[in-house]
Amino acid sequence: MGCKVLNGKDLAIRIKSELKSEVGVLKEKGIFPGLAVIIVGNDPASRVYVNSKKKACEEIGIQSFEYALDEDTNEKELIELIHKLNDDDKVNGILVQLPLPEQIDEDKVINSIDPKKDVDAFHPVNVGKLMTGNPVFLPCTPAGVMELIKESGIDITGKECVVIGRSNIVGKPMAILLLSQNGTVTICHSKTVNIEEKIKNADIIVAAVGIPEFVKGSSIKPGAIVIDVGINRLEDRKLVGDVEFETASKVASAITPVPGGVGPMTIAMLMENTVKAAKFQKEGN
Ligand code: L37
Repeated sequence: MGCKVLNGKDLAIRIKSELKSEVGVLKEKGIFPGLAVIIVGNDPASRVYVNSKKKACEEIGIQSFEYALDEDTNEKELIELIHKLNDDDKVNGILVQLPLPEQIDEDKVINSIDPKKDVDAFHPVNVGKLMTGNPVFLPCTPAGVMELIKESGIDITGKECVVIGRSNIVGKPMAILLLSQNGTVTICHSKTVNIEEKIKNADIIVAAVGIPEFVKGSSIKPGAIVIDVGINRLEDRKLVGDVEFETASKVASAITPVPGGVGPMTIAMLMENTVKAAKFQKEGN
């Protein structure tokens, strides 16, 4: 049958190069997009992702401002920094890399970001706009998944979509985006009864559970589209997704690899949101 590997790395490169041209045009009009990236503590994965985000900014011509705060930073200090960035005209987008250390309440931090600068789309205002069908910013990872599904050539309308995982960052907004494209959406999670049956029934599977190689080839419907959001580092340091690529790629019609699938697209979508934020702020929206 032949399974198409959906190359997120290449697609991200294409999107970033389009953004680079767009930023060039914006700069001629006096718009200089800027992104503030805040990282708290020493989570090694977060460090890698933040570095990739800064590098992407450089490639595109977005000015990036990094704030690397100590592990023991308190909530008040972090929120004060965010208020300062909310008022800074050079900063169009503010990203607080999650997870935060346990002394900090993530919700309070997210709530303190000006929704107009919330390029992660985690603020309740942006979550609400997405829910009601008029989003300004799309959350980066689910938006990247939608681009990859588009690459597969499938029309989501009427398809059985199964999202595995219900996080605020991925699972829930993912389900809403698939629904907005007329998918019939099922969200599965750790308490789901007969999860195997639901997965087997899916035309489109988005795996975001955080369990290494949870979805096997034998679990999926022949010809399904499989999108793997998982990034699990095994003890031997090998990076694997939530899907067993080896077996799943023999059954699916399209699949994303890990690495090189959803991860790079998450970053490309963040860049897109930052450029959008800069344009909107200039126009005074
Ligand atoms: N926007 N994204 C946003 N905000 C957050 O608070 N945590 C978080 C977030 N998540 C995030 O940055 N995810 C992410 C995941 C993977 C990559 C980038 C961002 C990525 O580039 N992955 C590479 C492999 C990197 C590695 O070697 O670890 C890949 O090819 O998948």
